[in-house]
Amino acid sequence: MIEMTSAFLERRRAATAATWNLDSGVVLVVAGDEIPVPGRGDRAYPFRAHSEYLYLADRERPGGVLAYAPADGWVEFVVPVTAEELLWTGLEGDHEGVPEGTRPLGELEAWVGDRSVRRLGAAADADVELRDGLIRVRRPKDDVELARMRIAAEATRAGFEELVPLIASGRTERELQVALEAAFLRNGGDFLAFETIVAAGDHAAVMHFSPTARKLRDGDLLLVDAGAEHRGYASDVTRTYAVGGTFTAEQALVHDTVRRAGETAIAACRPGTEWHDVHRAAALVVAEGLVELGVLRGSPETLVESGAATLFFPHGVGHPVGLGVRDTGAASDEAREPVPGLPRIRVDIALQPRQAWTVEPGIYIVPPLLARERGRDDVDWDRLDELDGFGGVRLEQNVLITDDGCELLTAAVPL
Ligand SMILES: [Mn+2]
Repeated sequence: MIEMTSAFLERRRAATAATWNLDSGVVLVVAGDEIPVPGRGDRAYPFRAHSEYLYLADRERPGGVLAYAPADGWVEFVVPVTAEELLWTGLEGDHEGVPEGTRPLGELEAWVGDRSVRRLGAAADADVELRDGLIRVRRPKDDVELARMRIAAEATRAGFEELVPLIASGRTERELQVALEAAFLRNGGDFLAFETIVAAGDHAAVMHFSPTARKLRDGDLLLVDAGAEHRGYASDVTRTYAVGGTFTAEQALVHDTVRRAGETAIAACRPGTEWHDVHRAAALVVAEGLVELGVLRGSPETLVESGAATLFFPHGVGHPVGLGVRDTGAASDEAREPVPGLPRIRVDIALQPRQAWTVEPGIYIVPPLLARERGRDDVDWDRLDELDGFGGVRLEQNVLITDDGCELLTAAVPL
């Protein structure tokens, strides 16, 4: 395990300052504050430091400010720990006051003095240029980040291993969720990377479905999209199972198509490849499978270009993952024209070594989405009616781009 050391933080901070290239002013990178739950007395939502602050300070405490000025370098201001806090929350290893090498938050105002201030982080007036620099610095994951992602992936593997034997008719989505999440936390996870999705039957066609008390039935598809987090770093895995253990012929065809779409997309992941081309590689396999299933008519190329494949694969093939389940977004100069036929792709950039991405093709029968397109002549509507209640299949891996291809970070969770 590669431990966090000051050398890692120094490198991150130096790389960030280099992209900013400022000769004056002060930049404040803020952790953010605890958010109270309205009407619930002293309850607050679990605190998560802003990703940019966590990356540069590696600290989860609310209220902190990391300040940068070209003449002074980086100075960290932290809310001092109080005796009251030690009584109620008993921060492990902590003592009253501030950690060595940091200054109490109360000194920030005087330190900033009369300099002109640019604020970055949770504040609304975030400076686009500063953030763009930080996005580029954060994209290639360093060894500490990768070590944390591997721990998150291992906890996630343990969770899915616990889950699989529990999949049976009569169990509820909720029971499976609880077992999965408990195993994440027993095996190195310290938080959930996002709200667990456990979706059986027609629920599997809802992209972000919250588990319910509904019971699984033999013959249902069961889609599980979940991930553990470790020290802010996420894993994001989706698998789709047959309740009862055996796919119907149609389910098997769709599952196999999605599996091959994922493998084809992963084979395309290497430095220099544009993300929309990874999407297209997956979409062509999806379109071919939809023709075989009998719901689309035409050549895969035409069906991808016309947007017909998007009716059944309505989301992008993946997103940056790492510090949080959605790592950096697009920089302001990375806005791309939408590619005809493809869904909106939020981060559409060329892959580079040490970037981490999810690869998550899917095929879903989504009645409300299809209802809007009723009458299109590249869709066999009678065949679709036979597939009412089918649900959907998604299979999601996380990849790390290497110098000449990619490494699968989530290979230990069986497809
Ligand atoms: Mn996911």
